[in-house]
Amino acid sequence: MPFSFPTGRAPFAVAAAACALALATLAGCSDGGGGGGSSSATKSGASPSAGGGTQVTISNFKFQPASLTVAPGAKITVVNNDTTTHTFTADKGGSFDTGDIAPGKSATVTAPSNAGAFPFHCMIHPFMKGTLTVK
Ligand SMILES: [Cu+2]
Repeated sequence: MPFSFPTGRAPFAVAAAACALALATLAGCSDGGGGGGSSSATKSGASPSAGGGTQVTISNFKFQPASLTVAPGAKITVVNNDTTTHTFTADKGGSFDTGDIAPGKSATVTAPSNAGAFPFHCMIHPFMKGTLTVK
């Protein structure tokens, strides 16, 4: 059974060119165009739950979990899995506030250093509520 390439080397050349183009595009993206957004995403992705880190996910206009307990000063990473912007904001005292988290992005805040219960909400959707317990 003879084995032969159908049309010589043309398909290979096209594939190679496409590959080189893709590589160049990727390199260009990660080097220049990324900016603050991509670097912060990389940073927060590096330590999702290692070292006792806590993660809160926002999905379907809900904090998950809505009630969580962390140690004083713990890092809390808030991941927005919705298609709209949310915040993770302490009800009072400005104890913590992620500011706007764009869809698909995440932000990290530091838990208060004093024990207590810290209700939080989303500034954009006040019906989104939860409680952070520090102890
Ligand atoms: Cu919201």
